[in-house]
Amino acid sequence: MLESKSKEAALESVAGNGLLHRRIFIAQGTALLGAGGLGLLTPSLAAAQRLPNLAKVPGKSMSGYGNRSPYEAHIERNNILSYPGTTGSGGSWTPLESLEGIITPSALHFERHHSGVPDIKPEEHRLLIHGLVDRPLVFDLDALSRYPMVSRIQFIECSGNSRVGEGALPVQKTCGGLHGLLSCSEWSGVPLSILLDEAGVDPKARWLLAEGADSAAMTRSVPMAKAMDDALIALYQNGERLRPSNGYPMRLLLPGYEGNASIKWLRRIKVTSGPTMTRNETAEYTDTRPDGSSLLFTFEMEVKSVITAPSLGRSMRQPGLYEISGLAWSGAGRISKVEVSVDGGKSWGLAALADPVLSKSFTRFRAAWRWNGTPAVIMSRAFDESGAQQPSRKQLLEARGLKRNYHYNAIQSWKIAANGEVTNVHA
Ligand SMILES: Nc1nc2c(c(=O)[nH]1)N[C@H]1C(S)=C(S)[C@@H](COP(=O)(O)O)O[C@H]1N2
Ligand SMILES: [Mo]
Repeated sequence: MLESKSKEAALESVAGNGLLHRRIFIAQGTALLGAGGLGLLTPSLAAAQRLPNLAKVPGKSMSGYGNRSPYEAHIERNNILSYPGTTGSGGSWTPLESLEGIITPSALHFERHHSGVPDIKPEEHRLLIHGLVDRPLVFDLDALSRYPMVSRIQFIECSGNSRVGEGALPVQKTCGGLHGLLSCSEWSGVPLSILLDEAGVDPKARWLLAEGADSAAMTRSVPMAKAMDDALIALYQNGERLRPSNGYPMRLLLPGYEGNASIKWLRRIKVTSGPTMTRNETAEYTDTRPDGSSLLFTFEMEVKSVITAPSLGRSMRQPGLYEISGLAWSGAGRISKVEVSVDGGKSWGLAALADPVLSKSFTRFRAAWRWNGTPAVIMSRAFDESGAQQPSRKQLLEARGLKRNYHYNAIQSWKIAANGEVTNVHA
């Protein structure tokens, strides 16, 4: 009696076209579905009970530095492109559709370089803090490593991410191909506030300038309030030293800010009274409004979500129960809720948020869907603790005009055809 009641509750629809209540992911909801519940076919029992041949011979030996399974070697960063005439001025995109949880493996973290990856010898690298300070300071890696460190799980998103969504025609790429200038890592390092306190910041100082050691000499202005709040000199990424392509041996990490401001290969911080107005924050990385004027300093990445499964390249099979899974994030703080629609935005149901739900980090969401095998359009929309809501594409384009080139955070839709194939659509 009780059992059948809870089974019924677990399978309760919360929105049109078969979207189920998120409690299926709480308690043992999926167990209530029984065998084959999520559309899986049960493989032969007899075959599974036989001892595999490989279990009768010794396996391979240990290794100094691990490799993934050769059967996973096809999972790679994509869209790898260098501007004509350059070697490393371009980007590579994280294959979001192939990953689970909230951590991006370091080897798959997206890359965006304006002049390639410098080959920095750690013992030669220095970080200079100067400008409006009582005591200019110079740190080598060894000195920095003796400061108290903190670890935080934060996303980095390039402000140009997803901008193909502005185009009149939907681009047919995977989730990572559309949105993969986006990754999330555990970053460990020294809070910038500690170093600034040691240098003694002049009360007149309101900003600082951060400069990279690459030949692009990437420079950005950062408000002092941000520097003193949660800015990090990151030394470690997912437990090991930063990857060269992500800033080895040290980068600035500004949680929630557009990726461009998190200066890699950080070599200099100059404390200033105002913003420096560098090339990368005037000629580039500003948003143009419909009237032709430009916004200065759109630092915070706004609330956004994407569905990673099902998605282009991850087709559906026969009708049945499926998990819709995706990522939500916001530069303003924590994700407060994610809603999913499987009827093209006519009705919405709450998705389950997987622990942990952290500030300025990826949040994994899940929803259960009973697909009846007819064409459907699925989409997700995220909300954050500041009260902000992810806009529809129409709302975003209307509000910002087509001249706007950065910070595209509109809802994206996947169309499921009757044969289960997935395409990108403007819904
Ligand atoms: N020194 C330096 N820092 C840089 C860049 C660069 O080219 N040089 N690119 C910026 C841009 S545009 C982005 S989106 C992020 C990307 O960080 P990632 O390559 O670690 O993903 O680094 C930023 N920091
Ligand atoms: Mo970027």
